[in-house]
Formats: sequence, structure tokens, C-alpha cells
Amino acid sequence: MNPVAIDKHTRLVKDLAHQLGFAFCGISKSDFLESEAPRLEKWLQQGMHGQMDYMGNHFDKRLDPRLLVPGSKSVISLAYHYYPPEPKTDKSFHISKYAYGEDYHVVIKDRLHTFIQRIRDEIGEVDGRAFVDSAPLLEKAWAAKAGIGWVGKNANVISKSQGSFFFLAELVLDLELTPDGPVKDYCGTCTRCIDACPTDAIVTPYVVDGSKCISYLTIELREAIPQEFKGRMAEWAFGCDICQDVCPWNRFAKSHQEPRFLGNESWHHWTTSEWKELTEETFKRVFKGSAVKRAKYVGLRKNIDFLEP
Ligand code: B12
Ligand code: SF4
Ligand code: SF4
Repeated sequence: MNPVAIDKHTRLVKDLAHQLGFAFCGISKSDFLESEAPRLEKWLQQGMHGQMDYMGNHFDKRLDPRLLVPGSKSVISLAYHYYPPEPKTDKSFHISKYAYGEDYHVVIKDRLHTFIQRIRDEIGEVDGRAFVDSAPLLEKAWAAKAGIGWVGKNANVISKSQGSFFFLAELVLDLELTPDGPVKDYCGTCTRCIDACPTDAIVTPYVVDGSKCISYLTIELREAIPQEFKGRMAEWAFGCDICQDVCPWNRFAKSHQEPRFLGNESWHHWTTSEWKELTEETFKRVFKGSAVKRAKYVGLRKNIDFLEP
């Protein structure tokens, strides 16, 4: 395709991303992610995926989006803010900020489908797929390659101007676009996230042992939480934000503008005993349509029972 058309399409895609509320849009060529292969292999070999068996599947696809979307030419990485306008400040148990409102998989997928449709309206026939979280795609590596931010020592993608409280999503399309480049790593000598992690899940800078992470223990692990974590959960009942809350770059975190992420805030003021007495009926009412509902009542109950009163 001629370079003028490629540039025009690139500008169009970035404008549309902005109009649809994405905070960042970065582009990479759809290609083999060579640098990540040994890292992913080592992470899996060391069992850092715990019981997330899905992480062991589709090794090749995870590293090459052309196997996931045959004929694809570009990976468009997108970021969508979720930092709440009013984060919970009361003591007692916590829920990760990403799960305050409606399930992001649903909210962002809707937006991605609109995005593809708008691209087709403007450009014509374009083939491809939209992803958010659940596909075998190394979303952070793509976001870093496209310059949305760098992968920090806490293993999250961080932007120097807007912190890390954003989701990642992608469009993998058969449309040729101008790629962006990576940005510098601004972690420097800081180790705040490593020092603050209550379960020592950040085993070395940039590497999180998923099987030790509170997010895994409270969301992914279907069995009982191992006793070695007793007293080390820092009152997190669903997910964990500690390594992001302590990150100095999150002083620049931007609040989301998404009404669907607001959710029912009545739990913000629950005392520890109210949490401990949570019934299935209240669970269904308060967390209706929210990301927490994914854990189901039994899942959240398991976590609450494990926490110290
Ligand atoms: C599996 C998974 C988890 C697991 C494992 C965590 C992990 N770090 O991988 C668990 C359940 C623990 C988890 C937790 C969370 N997750 Co999660 N998770 C994923 C998922 C599905 C796959 C990630 C993956 O491929 N891991 C495999 C390992 C190998 O990858 P990795 O950690 O990225 O490892 C890389 C680095 O360590 C790097 N690396 C290794 N050594 C070195 C050395 C140097 C010098 C450098 C530069 C890099 C480097 O290379 C590795 C390979 O790329 C992605 C969605 C997706 N499809 O990508 C979401 C995703 C990463 N999660 C996300 C979020 C929000 C979270 C939580 C914050 C949720 C919460 N509040 O509870 C926590 C954060 C925990 C943490 N500190 O990482 C977001 C991150 C957004 C962002 N801004 O970065 C994603 C992208 C989902 C989304 N679509 O928004 N998650
Ligand atoms: S999310 Fe919590 S448990 Fe997981 S690495 Fe970060 S601080 Fe540690
Ligand atoms: S807390 Fe410090 S070391 Fe950790 S990710 Fe943020 S800047 Fe990097």
C-alpha cells in the first residue's frame, strides 16, 4: 500500500481511539514477539502460573498474533482508564479498583466492536479481531512495544503521564499502519512495589510469581488459599492494588469517565463484621453485574473467611 494511505489510516485509527475514550493508542507490526519467548517459557517452567492452566496453552499463538488472526498486519494496543473518581478510603476489607463497576471485559468489548465498525465505515473492508484480557496475547508486551508505557518492576504497564490504572485491549487487523516505538523504563532505582508486596510475589524486578499474588489467590484459585498466606493478605478480599498504589507514577493516575465502571458503592462503608456476615442475597444485590460477580458468592466467601477479622 502507498505510504500516504498508510499514514492517513494511522491518523484515522488514532483519532477514532481518542473519540471512543481510549487514553492511549499505540501501533506495532503483527509479528513474532521474539524477546518474550524465553521469558514466557521460564515463567511457565517455574510454575508461576499456578493453577491458571490456560496460561500454558497456545504457547506459539501467545507469541505470534498472525497465528491468532491469520493475515493480520497490525496490532493496535489501547488503554482504558479505571481509576475510580472516589476510591474507597474506609478501613476493613478491600476490592481492587478495577472491579468496582461493571465487568470491563463486557464494557471494553462493546467499545472495540464499535471501533472496528467505525474503521470499516471510513476505510472499507477490514478484517480482524478485538481482544481484551482473555485471549492468548501478551497484552503488556504489545503495549510496551507500541510505547503506551514501560513494563514496570511490578509487571504492570506504566505511563509516565498517567500511571498504570488502565486496562489494555487490542485490535489485530489486516490493515497496514505506521508502527510506534517503545518508551524508556522510568523505574530507576525505585523498589517500592517489591518492598510493599505482602506475599513477596514480585520475586525479582519485573517478574511476578502469579501463584503467590493476592490477585491470583482471591480470583483465580478455586481451591482453599494455602495456609502460608494466612495473615499476609493485607485485607484484600478480591484482587490487590498494593504494588500500584505505592508506585510514585500513580500520583498521575487519571480517573475514568466511564459511568459503567461506577457500580454500587454501598460496600465501601461496610465494617469487617459486615463483610464477615455477607449473605448470598446481599452479594447478589450489591455486586449485580459487577466484575466481583465472576468470583460468585462461594468464591468471595472463601476469601472473606480466610481474612483476619
Ligand atoms: C495471567 C494474568 C495475571 C496473573 C499473573 C500476573 C502476571 N504478572 O502475569 C495474575 C492473576 C496474578 C494477575 C494479576 C493482576 N493483573 Co493480570 N493478567 C494476566 C494476563 C491474562 C496474562 C499476563 C501474562 O501473560 N503473564 C505471563 C507472564 C510471563 O507475563 P508478564 O508478567 O507480563 O511477564 C513479563 C515480564 O515479567 C517481562 N520481564 C521479565 N523479565 C524482565 C526483565 C526486564 C528487564 C524487563 C523489561 C521485562 C521483563 O517479560 C515477561 C514476558 O512478557 C493479562 C492479560 C493478557 N492476555 O495479557 C492480565 C493483565 C496483565 N492483568 C492486568 C491487571 C490489571 C492485573 C492486576 C492489577 C489486577 C488486580 N488489581 O488484582 C494484578 C496485578 C498483578 C501484578 N503485579 O502483575 C492488566 C494489566 C494492565 C496494565 N496496566 O499493565 C492485564 C493486561 C489485563 C488487561 N487486559 O488489562 N494477572
Ligand atoms: S498485586 Fe498485590 S500480591 Fe500481587 S504482586 Fe502486586 S502487591 Fe504483590
Ligand atoms: S513502584 Fe517503583 S519500581 Fe515499582 S513499578 Fe513503580 S516506579 Fe517501578
